[in-house]
Amino acid sequence: MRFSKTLFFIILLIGFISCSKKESIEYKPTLLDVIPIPNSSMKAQGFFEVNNKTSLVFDDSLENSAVFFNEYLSKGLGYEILGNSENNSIVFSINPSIVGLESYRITIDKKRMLIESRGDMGAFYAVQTLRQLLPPSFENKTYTENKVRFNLFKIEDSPRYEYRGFMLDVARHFFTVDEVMHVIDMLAIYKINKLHLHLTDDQGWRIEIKSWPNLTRHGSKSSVNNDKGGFYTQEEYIEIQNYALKKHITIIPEIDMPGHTNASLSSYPELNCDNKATEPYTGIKVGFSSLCIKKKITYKFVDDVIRELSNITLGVYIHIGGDESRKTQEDEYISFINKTRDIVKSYGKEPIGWDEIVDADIEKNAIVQFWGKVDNVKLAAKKGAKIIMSPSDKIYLDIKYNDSIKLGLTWAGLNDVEDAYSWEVDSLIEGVNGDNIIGIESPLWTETIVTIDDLEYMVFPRLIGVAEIGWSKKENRNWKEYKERLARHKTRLDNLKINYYKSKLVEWK
Ligand code: TNX
Repeated sequence: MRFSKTLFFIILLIGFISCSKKESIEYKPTLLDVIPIPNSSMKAQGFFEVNNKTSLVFDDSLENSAVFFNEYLSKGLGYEILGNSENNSIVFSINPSIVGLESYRITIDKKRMLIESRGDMGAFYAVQTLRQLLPPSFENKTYTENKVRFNLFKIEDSPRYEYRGFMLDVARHFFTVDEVMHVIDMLAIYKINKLHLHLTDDQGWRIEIKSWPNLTRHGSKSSVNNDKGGFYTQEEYIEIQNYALKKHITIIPEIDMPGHTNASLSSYPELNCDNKATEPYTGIKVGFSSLCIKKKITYKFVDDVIRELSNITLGVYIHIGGDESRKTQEDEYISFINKTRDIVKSYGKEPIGWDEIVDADIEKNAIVQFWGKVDNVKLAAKKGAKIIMSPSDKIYLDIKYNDSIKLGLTWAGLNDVEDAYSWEVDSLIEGVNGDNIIGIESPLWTETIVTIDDLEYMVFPRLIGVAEIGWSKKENRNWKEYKERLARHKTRLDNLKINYYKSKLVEWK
């Protein structure tokens, strides 16, 4: 009896020590804790300590990232660092010799942490790396010490692709401004730099267009299953973009045309060939709607929408959709895409379209987003187009992980965490490689996704792997090591209160 009581306390004590390990000053994450894995690193003996004497020094143009880091440190330490020690400093410095706007170098020695970049972008990514080198208890303010230590490292890092995207379908189900900002916060941790918002579809229109007010007055009310609708005012849309900009994320708006347009067709009878407005649509079928291509008013509509959208869009890209236009005649489709492309260009923006747009007269440097048809993307590569890779059978985040989960669809198979990670961007499709590919994007279509909890569950952890595919060198990536590194992320995800899928393929630590 006595013995078992002692044993019980010993077990309790061991349990307590191992639980609190991640909060103690002795716990210093290593580079194995950083996703996407950095290009190269060197480690030395010893540590650098951040405490109330530490000074923070930065070039003016790096203030955004320096302040972000200080605010993050204060979540764990309980104070922002304001010290003036010369022998203990964190320095953000511009170094024009660093190649690439997104690249950074971190050199941590015993007296100084030096963060070098060409500008705020690189510095911001350095901060995301440093964030993962701090105990996960910083994420939920449960760190209990008033100082913290970093292992001594030198890290040099730069992204493989300039386009590292996530797409959110806010048309099938609407997500509020605050929810989108929450998504932006999560994307930033993993160095994702594009958020493509699928703003319109059969089930709803989500962006205010002042010259066609019925699009939101009527067309924003619906969604799949008659769940709540909604839209962003132009002011709100600008607010979202400014929020994203601070985290170096560009918002890419999509107006899907000429198919996927029931929300506009039900808002304006004149956009239909028979002049009759359609009924709002709340199902999940695709390919049944089309703008009336031969009408002049259709191009007035497209021009007004693209003009207003261009005026409030900070980035250069506007996505024009072009997918699954099964109700549009082939020749009409081609002329529509050609004209719409010219309209986008006339407002100083660059069009992106889903892979079906290769049938139109796309010129060199057009941007084609591959999602399904291999022949389309091969043709796009032949025509010299730039390509964004979104293979549905790998990285569609609305595709179920396995048969037994409730959310998601199965038309593209099943995508567990390994499927989403273990593939190579430039050897997936013969002839589609090298400079043609500008990057990768993982879409979340929301036919079955209603809440932010649903969203997180489908996105995490798959998007973390996609982020690594987009950022890290291919020779640094392999599934066996990755799944162990992902497992080490468990506490961070838990502390961030992200609702993620605990795949059986990963031994969560
Ligand atoms: C195909 S991918 C679509 C979407 C659907 C999705 C469901 C693409 C360009 N179009 O309209 O929401 O499948 O997975």
